[in-house]
Amino acid sequence: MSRIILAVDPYGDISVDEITKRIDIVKKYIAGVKIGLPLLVRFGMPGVKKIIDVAKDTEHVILDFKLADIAPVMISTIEPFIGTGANEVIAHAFIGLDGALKEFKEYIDEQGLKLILVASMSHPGSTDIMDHVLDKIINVVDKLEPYGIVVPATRPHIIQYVKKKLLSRNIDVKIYSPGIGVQGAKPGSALRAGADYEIIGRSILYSPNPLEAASRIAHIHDEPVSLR
Ligand code: BMP
Repeated sequence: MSRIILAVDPYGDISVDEITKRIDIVKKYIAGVKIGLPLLVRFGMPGVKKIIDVAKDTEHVILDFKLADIAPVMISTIEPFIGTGANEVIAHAFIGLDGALKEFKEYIDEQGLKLILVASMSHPGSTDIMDHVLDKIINVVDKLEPYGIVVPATRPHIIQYVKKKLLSRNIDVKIYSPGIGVQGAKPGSALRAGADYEIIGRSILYSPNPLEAASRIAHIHDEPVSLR
């Protein structure tokens, strides 16, 4: 079972057809795709639908528009994607429950989608604010019971800390970890720290040989996964 979530973000002048082609090439090595806001901005709904179509037979088709707004606006953002084949949606946890995540989660549940909350981020600036309120963010996760959370591969001690807290409070969520490759963390390191999936974008999608990159990382993953 693959532990790779392919982050699909366009860089430079790449076309949506080229991205689609690359996803198709690496598909047998990935558990799903994560579609970022730049893709929607550049290629619109037709572009997002092309990516969803090529990824539809993977388990996780994630819309990552980094939602952090009042509930009606988040719902209005996701509404056009209902029925497209996308099945998971990412929102920020720090925005809190009443008027935002509480109502949004009700909507997500009604639509049969799964919610993933960003708990901590992979860039250094995440330590300025987000990591100081991690316990409060875990309280939000505890109350809301999302399907998954995002925790950075670049700070494995944060994965370990969150994992320990989740276990002690009997909270069952999947951990998705970005920051592998270009951002500095080594493939397999987040899984070893307790993550369920590694979110990987550029070092697969923009590798000179995406198939080789995906198969190499999948092979590295075999070890930490079998050790768990
Ligand atoms: P890459 O492997 O190319 O660095 O891509 C990482 C992906 O993970 C991007 O889509 C980015 O939006 C996402 N991500 C991140 O890098 N850090 C976070 O804290 C949260 C993210 O979703």
